[in-house]
Amino acid sequence: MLRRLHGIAAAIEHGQPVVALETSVLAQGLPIPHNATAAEAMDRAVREAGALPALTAVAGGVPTLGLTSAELARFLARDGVRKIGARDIAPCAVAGADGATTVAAALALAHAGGVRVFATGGIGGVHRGAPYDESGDLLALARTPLVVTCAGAKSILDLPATLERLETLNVAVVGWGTDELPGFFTRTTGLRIAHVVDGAEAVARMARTQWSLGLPGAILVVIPPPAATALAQAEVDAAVGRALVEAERAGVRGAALTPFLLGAVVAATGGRSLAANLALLEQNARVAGEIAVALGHLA
Ligand code: PSU
Ligand code: MN
Repeated sequence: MLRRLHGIAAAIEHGQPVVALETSVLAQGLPIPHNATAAEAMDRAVREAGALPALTAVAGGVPTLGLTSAELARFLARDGVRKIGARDIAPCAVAGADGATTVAAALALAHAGGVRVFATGGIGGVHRGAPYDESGDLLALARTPLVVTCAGAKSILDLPATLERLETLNVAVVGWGTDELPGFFTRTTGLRIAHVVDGAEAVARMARTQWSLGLPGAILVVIPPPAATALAQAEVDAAVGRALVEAERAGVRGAALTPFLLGAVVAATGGRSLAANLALLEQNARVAGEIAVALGHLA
């Protein structure tokens, strides 16, 4: 039921390093044409690290690891492309539709296909002022034993609550050279995390330990966004505050909320949050590639 494009299936079978990527960031998270820039940058970063990228999606009803260039063009043009969580994969497949994967859906497809490392921008989490709206990403992280690289949870969220939920769900949160949770657009949040790693090999050894014990959860590697484009916390907080008021007024809820808030923050920061978003996606893809390569060396 899961299609794996030829090169990707071969690489997985031969134990070569592969990094899974989500597609919601391309079809919903980033505006055209920046979504195409991000797709190219992530692809290149994974390859330069020595691994093979695998975009996850449901393409014309087919759950897949890897997209053809015609399919990718459809996702970048985003006409009629749905945002899909893990629960939406099967309905989207049966409908014969195009579905762009959130972190939760991407983890499900990557795991089903035998991929062990996944890169994203920021995970979903607990929404501010709406604690009943918690991303399916969190439960997926609790249940799927992949290494995930990200810049923390998106700044639009309630970060202390998200960190508490990750603890409840037994997800290992590991700082890439930092003992503080990054805030996606910001390098710091003031929220302490317990474990720090100094490089890909340390992450690979943690993953091997986790897997040898059959522990079910992800290892969430949180990486501060590149300093050159990161934003200040006060600016992001002000922008998010205004965006939340706008969302409330416009009655935006559920799956539409994350893309709406990200778009509002782009507008409020004069596009500088976009530069930060692109830079961190590329960095997270590169680190995921390094981790996938390090896992290969341990095997
Ligand atoms: N990071 C971004 N842009 C995005 C997302 C993350 O820079 O669009 C997406 C991811 O796919 C994540 C999803 O899984 O937002 C979370 O959405 P929700 O809160 O509805 O679960
Ligand atoms: Mn939600």
